[in-house]
Formats: sequence, C-alpha cells, structure tokens
Amino acid sequence: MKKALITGITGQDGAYLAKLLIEKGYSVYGTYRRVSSPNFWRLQYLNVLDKITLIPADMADMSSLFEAISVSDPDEIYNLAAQSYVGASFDQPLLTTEIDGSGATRILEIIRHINKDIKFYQASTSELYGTVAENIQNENTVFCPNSPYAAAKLLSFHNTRIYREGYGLFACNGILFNHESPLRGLEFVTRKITNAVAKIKLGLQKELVLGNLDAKRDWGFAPEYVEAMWRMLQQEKPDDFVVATGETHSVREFVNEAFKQANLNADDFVKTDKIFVRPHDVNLLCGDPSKIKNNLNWNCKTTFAELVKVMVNADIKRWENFLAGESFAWDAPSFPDNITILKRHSKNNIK
Ligand code: NAP
Ligand code: G4F
Repeated sequence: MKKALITGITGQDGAYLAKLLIEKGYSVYGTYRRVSSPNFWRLQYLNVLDKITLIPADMADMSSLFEAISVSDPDEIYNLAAQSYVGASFDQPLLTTEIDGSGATRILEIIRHINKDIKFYQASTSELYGTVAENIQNENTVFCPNSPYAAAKLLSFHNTRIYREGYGLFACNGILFNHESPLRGLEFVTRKITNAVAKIKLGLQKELVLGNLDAKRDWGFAPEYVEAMWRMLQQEKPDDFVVATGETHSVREFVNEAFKQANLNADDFVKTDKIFVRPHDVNLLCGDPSKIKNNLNWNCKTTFAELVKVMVNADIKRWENFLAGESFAWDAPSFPDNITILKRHSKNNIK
C-alpha cells in the first residue's frame, strides 16, 4: 500500500486530497497544528477524519517536520501547508515568508538527507504571475509577484525546481489558479460572497461589503484540482504544470451570479469599502491548461456558473440546518467579525 504525507491536511485542498488518496487505496498521513480549539471540520465534513493518521507539525519547525516524515515514511509528500491568504501576507510578511518560503525548503532538505526516493509536490500558485506579462499565463510566462505571499511562494517554486535539477529529486510545482468549494475559508472572496448570500436570503445579514470588484480570476472547483496534484506525482519524469480552467471572471461577475442563484439582486445589497482593498493587488489571472491536458490528460469539468451554484446552495443548506437547530462541523457560526483589524491595516497601507 502506498503512503502519502499531506502537510496542511486541515485546509480545503488537504481535506479533498486526503479523500481522493483514501479512495485510491493510499495510507494517508497528515500534519496539523496544535491549537487550543480543534480545527478538523473539513475532514469531518468529508467523513475522512477517522481514516487518516494525524501528526503534529509546523512548517516553521524543522524538528517536527523531520519527525513527521520519519514516522510516516511516505512514498509521496504533498506540501499544501501555507499561510494561504494573500491579504494577511501584507500584515505578516515575515511569518508568511517563513512558512510559505522556507517551509518547502525544510522539507526538500529532509528528503535530500533521509530518502531521495520520496516524491514531492509543491503547492505553487498563479499569484506568482502578479503583474501579468501576458493575458493568458502558461508555464513559460514571466513571474512578477505582487504580495509577500507570492514572493514567498516564488522562493519555494524555485527551490523545488533547483532540488529537482540539482539533486535529482522527483519534485513538481503545481501552478494552481484559484480553486474554490464549499470548504473554502471564509476570508476568501468567493466564500465570503456565498456565505453572505445565504445569510441575506435567510434574513440573517443585511449587506455585503467588498473591496476590488474589478479583479479577475480563473476560478475552478477544488476537488478536480487535487486530482491534478496526484497525477503530477504519477508521471514518469517530474515537471511543473499550470492547473486552470482557461476562463476568467471578475469579482463583480461572481457576485452577480451568486445573488442570481438565490433569486436576489446584488445591487440591493453590495457595497464597497477600501478597507478591503489590498496595498497591491493582482488584476488579471487566466491560465492556459494545455500542458496538463496534453501530458496528464487532466481536464476541468465544473463550469463557473455550476461552481457558484454549488457554493451558494451549500451555504444556504448549512444556515437552514443551523436555524433548524442542527449542529454540524462547520466554520461560519463562530467566524469572528474582523472589521477592526482591517481598518487598522487599511489606514497604514492604502495609498
Ligand atoms: P487553506 O485552506 O488555507 O489551508 C492551509 C493549510 O495550511 C491548513 O491546513 C493550515 O492549518 C496549514 N498551515 C498554515 N500555517 C501552517 C504552519 N505554520 N504549519 C503547518 N501548517 C500550516 O489553503 P488551501 O486553499 O487548501 O490551499 C492549499 C495550498 O495551495 C496552500 O499552500 C495555498 O497557498 C496553495 N494554493 C491555493 C490555491 C487556492 O485557490 N486554494 C491556489 C494556488 C495555491 P490550519 O487549519 O491549522 O490553519
Ligand atoms: O479570494 P481572494 O482572497 O484570493 P486570491 O488573493 O486570488 O488568492 C487565492 O488564490 C491564489 C491563487 O491565485 C492562491 F495562491 C491563494 O492562496 C488564495 O487561495 O481574492 C481574490 C480577489 C482579489 O483581487 C481581492 O482583492 O478578490 C478581491 N476582493 C475584493 N473584495 C476581495 C474582497 N478578496 C477578499 N478576500 N475579500 C474581499 O472582501
């Protein structure tokens, strides 16, 4: 039986990947951070918590990563752990660099020293493109990161390539464009929108306040993207791949589609405030998935409208169940109002 270690198994992609690998017959290990309140709701939601082995580890702590890799003795490592919120990287640039930049290098070093046969997947990102050089981005497009998050991910992108070319490791970068699902964190714009639509529909919220509505993203469906990660580690030779739908939509389009799905008119509820605007944003992302389609036979299936619908319906269902008195592993009821933090942030940074 093959063994896989997933860092960041408690996150959106970690939970979906755990489910996929279990279905493929893997023995699945995952790292989690010890916190004062448990954070296993996604693994419970997908009904996989009791089918995996958890190991405490932090990407900033070499000893715990060494321990996690030693005790799990994996065939494959999927490095998904990250401070993954671009907005927060402006508030915590050094921590983000430590986790998202140096973290991957720690794992690569451990692999190099203890078992060079372990295959390594690095969660790289379309944020690397930043101020885009081309309207459609592929594996050859120049990177120009626009956030401390993207700069940190650039470091791990290159070290993954360097350890592959220099030490012969089987190490791949998946340059994944935005991918969403009902398990997306609430601070990301898609889930912030669908959760708000659900609450507005049920009379629990009055308005939705957002930042830059003109930003365009290539949004896909997360369960399909973890399949691409797995395929990258099954090929004969390691390589880097863009994973995307090839379509781009603005935040405004996502908003309109989400309210439409709930038979509401977005103009009646949506406001903008520059407290949600970043010091430096990425305006346009649209990926070209030709290479992964041709080489690994990977295709996205879920359309933009279907993705929005799945997310809106899931949030409506959760809130309906909540109002009916049902309790379930789920993040929204205890999500804090973060407005104070954002106000301070914007006062210091917005031009
Ligand atoms: P996510 O939901 O935010 O999950 C991030 C995971 O990393 C969580 O399990 C989190 O643990 C863990 N983590 C954070 N800091 C850590 C630390 N210091 N040590 C150990 N674990 C830590 O992110 P996601 O959407 O699943 O994304 C997975 C990966 O793909 C990330 O590396 C992200 O940057 C990258 N990526 C995502 C997208 C996307 O659109 N989703 C696109 C491109 C690349 P807690 O649960 O304890 O917080
Ligand atoms: O949903 P977002 O926070 O995602 P972003 O910044 O694109 O990053 C995500 O995708 C990356 C891949 O390209 C990943 F690497 C990264 O880990 C993460 O998963 O913001 C999307 C856009 C931005 O332009 C942002 O400025 O939406 C804009 N936006 C407008 N109003 C907002 C808001 N974003 C958030 N989070 N909250 C708002 O109120």
